[in-house]
Amino acid sequence: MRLTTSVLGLVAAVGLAGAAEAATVFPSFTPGSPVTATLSLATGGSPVTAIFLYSDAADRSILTPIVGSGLSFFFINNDPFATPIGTIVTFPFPVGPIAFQLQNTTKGQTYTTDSLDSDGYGHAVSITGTTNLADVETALGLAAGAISGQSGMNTAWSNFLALAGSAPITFIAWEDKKVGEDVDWDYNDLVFAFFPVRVEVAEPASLALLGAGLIGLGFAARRRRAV
Ligand SMILES: [Ca+2]
Ligand SMILES: [Ca+2]
Repeated sequence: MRLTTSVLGLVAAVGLAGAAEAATVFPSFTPGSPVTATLSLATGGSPVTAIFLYSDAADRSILTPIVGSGLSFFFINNDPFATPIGTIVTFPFPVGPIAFQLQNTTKGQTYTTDSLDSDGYGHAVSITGTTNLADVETALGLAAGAISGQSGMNTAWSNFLALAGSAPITFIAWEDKKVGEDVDWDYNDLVFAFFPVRVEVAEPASLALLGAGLIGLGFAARRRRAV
């Protein structure tokens, strides 16, 4: 009987461990420190579907896909016509390399996912390998529920996951100020997710996530002012 109980306990423990998803943050990132790498994104097909998840920023910024010309924006924050959190958009995208840009219209700066920006740093990080918003909160050093607990997010995220099916999801998180503009390198000024996509990542995942999460928790606890 005791053996049976132990075996069942082991099976349960293995099952729980197997259910946990491993998120990968690229580049490896600590709130308060800039990154010096860029993101390489490619669509596995068309169209791209994206969801607006979070914004902790004082400036107005506009997220736009970079492809051809004449595309309308995906999401805008801090504006009378700001996009509601949880908004889902779908847009045609050619198969192949893609990029996004964040235009901070308050500061007059534009950042892109596929190049280092005018201050020499990367202004976007990606999180892959998970569909759990709690993993994203941890990776960005946000309090539990900061993203998932927003009004309407449960329904919006469920709808987005249903649309994604088995397609891999990529989260992109931005820092919207550059060196010399009170930048805090918190990479949470605008956060969105999209599919389908392939991301080229070249570093161990779990250690980077753990480090970012632990350091981020301490950072978040010390920090009160949103920038
Ligand atoms: Ca910031
Ligand atoms: Ca922020």
